Amino acid sequence: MSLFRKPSEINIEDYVIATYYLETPMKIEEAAEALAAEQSSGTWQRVGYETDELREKYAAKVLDIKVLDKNIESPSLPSAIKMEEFASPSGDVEYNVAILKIAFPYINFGPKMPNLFTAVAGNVFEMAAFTAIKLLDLEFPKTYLKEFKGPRFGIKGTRDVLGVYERPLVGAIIKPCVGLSTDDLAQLAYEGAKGGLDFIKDDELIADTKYSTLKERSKKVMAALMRAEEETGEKTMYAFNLTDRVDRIKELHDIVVGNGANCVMINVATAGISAMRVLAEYSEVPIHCHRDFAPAWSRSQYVGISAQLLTKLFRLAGADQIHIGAIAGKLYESDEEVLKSIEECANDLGDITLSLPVSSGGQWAGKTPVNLRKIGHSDFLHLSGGGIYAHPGGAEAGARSVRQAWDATLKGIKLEEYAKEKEELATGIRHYVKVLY
Ligand code: CAP
Repeated sequence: MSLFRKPSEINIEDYVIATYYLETPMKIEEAAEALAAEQSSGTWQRVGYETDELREKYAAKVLDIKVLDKNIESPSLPSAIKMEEFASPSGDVEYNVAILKIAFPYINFGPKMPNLFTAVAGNVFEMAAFTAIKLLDLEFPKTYLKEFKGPRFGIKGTRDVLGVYERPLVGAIIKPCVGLSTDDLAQLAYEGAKGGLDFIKDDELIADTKYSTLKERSKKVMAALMRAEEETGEKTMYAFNLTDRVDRIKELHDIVVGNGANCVMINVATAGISAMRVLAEYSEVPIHCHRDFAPAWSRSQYVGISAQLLTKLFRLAGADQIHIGAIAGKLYESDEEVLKSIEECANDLGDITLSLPVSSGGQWAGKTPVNLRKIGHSDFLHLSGGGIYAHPGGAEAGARSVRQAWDATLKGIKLEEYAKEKEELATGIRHYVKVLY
């Protein structure tokens, strides 16, 4: 029994549809069917109990193959097998490349992230005859989406905590990333808040450590932010990094929230997307989702999971604020790819709330015009580490320089012009040098 079906031949509500990029020396139809079988009811040999009835209900189905015209001379990924096994009678090995759509009956894995990953992104990456294999997208039926709560706060909930609606949110990552005493860290948070930051976060490299426990850090930081708020009248959100053993995350949440924390953070790829989902269904405050390590899955064009799909999955699992790379920043993605991830924060996903995209990595005041021009709206968090904490005037001046830059950018005034009246912005431009429009 073949596993090829037309979309009209299956009940779409029963399936999660995966899109793959596949390169293989196999015949592409055979490879597609092998992929569908291997990731559902089958294996390399048809076994006795794998009846047609069982396959009809539980096997993945190949819905579409779009062959791409590419001239590949050698396999894109290393593989132990000899490619000559696939040579034509003339001795040539031809690599076929295609975009596949495979429908997975979700009865096999349910609305559970780890099991979903195993089905659509498990052994598939190990198959020797797949010389490039990347999961590009997943489409979910409404019945499946209904099983997920998604972000509890999202864009609106984050803005509501701060009472800021008309402009991008301005944030900082405390630097140095590690090694600060809790007093020094709280002082740096205070200075940033005094300078007008809406948001400050732990670096992803610091969570609960002996020299900076979350208990002590959250107490001191929240007291410092309270002091700043009394002086400025503006609220600041602080994201405490709860990344830890899974069985400690809720406990850490309770500790920091007990000390007045108004945001928490998790390194979603290292802690696990399922850990974040559990936290999202528990957390009393918004969750800032840092994606370090996720680029090990997304960066290669030949293997892994696309960054855009990861963004979609982080949102589905309940991330209120999601790192999507950086516009004109220091990370590997092109601005076009970053924009696609930003779209994923707002694309239709049933009743799932919109997540707030975070543009972070090599940012400073001079990157505000290019962020606004490329993103085209204000619903994002603009986050700078070195772009604030390395400002020659200190953290307060660094924060002020970014707020000033946003004032100018939103009014359509050139930063160099605005800087004539604003000392912190002028110093920032002299220090970081290249304003990008
Ligand atoms: C930025 C950052 C963030 C990156 C990467 C860093 O610092 O704190 O981790 O934005 O985020 O340490 O590189 P700067 P992600 O502002 O000083 O560049 O891995 O989530 O994409």
